[in-house]
Amino acid sequence: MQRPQHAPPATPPTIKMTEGWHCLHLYLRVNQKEWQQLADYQRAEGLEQLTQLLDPNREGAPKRIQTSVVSRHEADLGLMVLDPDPLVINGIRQGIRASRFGSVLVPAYSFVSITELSEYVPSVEQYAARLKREGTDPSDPAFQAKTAAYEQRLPMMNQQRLQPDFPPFPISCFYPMNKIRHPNANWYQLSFSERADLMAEHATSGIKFAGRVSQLITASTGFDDWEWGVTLWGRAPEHIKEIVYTMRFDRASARYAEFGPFYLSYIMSPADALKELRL
Ligand code: 76R
Repeated sequence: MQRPQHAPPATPPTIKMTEGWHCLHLYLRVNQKEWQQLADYQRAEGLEQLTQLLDPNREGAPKRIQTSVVSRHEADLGLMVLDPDPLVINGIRQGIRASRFGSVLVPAYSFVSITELSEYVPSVEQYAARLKREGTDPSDPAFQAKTAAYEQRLPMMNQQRLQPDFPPFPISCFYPMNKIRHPNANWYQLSFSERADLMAEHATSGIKFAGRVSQLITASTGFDDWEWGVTLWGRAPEHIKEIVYTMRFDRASARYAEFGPFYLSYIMSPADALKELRL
């Protein structure tokens, strides 16, 4: 018998992501009083436990884990963790809490999201249609070359969005954002084609930062208080300031975006980060 149209797909219930990954940004503060109360052997044990827990190469480590040292005073240590299984990610949070440093490293901020393919990333056909709209003739060799290059790039771009690798850049900037729903500027009342145009303009302005800034947009509607998490990695600090400033002028940001707190941090190995924290 055929299943009725409204029946949910026949996949087994699961908390794991199938294509994309769960993502946690976790920021922790050092409680100096608690640390002072630890004996030397306890401090050594805590260090050992944390270095091991945060090691991206240990057995059972999350698919991705990045350690950084945070600039603003609210936090000292920054962690970005991704895995298909949310309990593997939770293992990091609980592992810290249950370690010798459980009351030393206190959570100061966290952000929960998932990786996804954006609805605004054009398919090869949509990309070709846009080139045509913008005046490139389909018989022009440039049209064929651009379309072929996009077709080749797209699978890699999708892979990077769903199962991202960390770029080899030393600075990370994280902030949450919403698209606003004000009576005079309501993103959610625009048509899809209006939103797609605004996002295309946004992407064009972002691409100018290729090689200097790398970005990952994770989705958090239903998962956290904001709708997206923006993670930027910079080759040098000024590029972070420049991209965020520049994009404020994109209509998609100028008119429709609002932002939460910014966490700028410097990427280090777990051992170096703990050393920087004087633990
Ligand atoms: O992913 C892609 O490369 C395709 C084009 C693209 C999409 C769909 C893109 C490109 N973004 C997309 C989606 Mn983005 N992005 C932000 C911010 O600070 C601000 O003003 C806004 C925060 C930055 C800095 C940034 C950078 N982008 C999105 C979405 C999801 C919208 C949705 O799905 O409804 C958000 C919230 C968002 C926000 N974006 C780029 C960049 C950069 C640098 C690029 C070019 C990437 C590249 O191709 O190299």
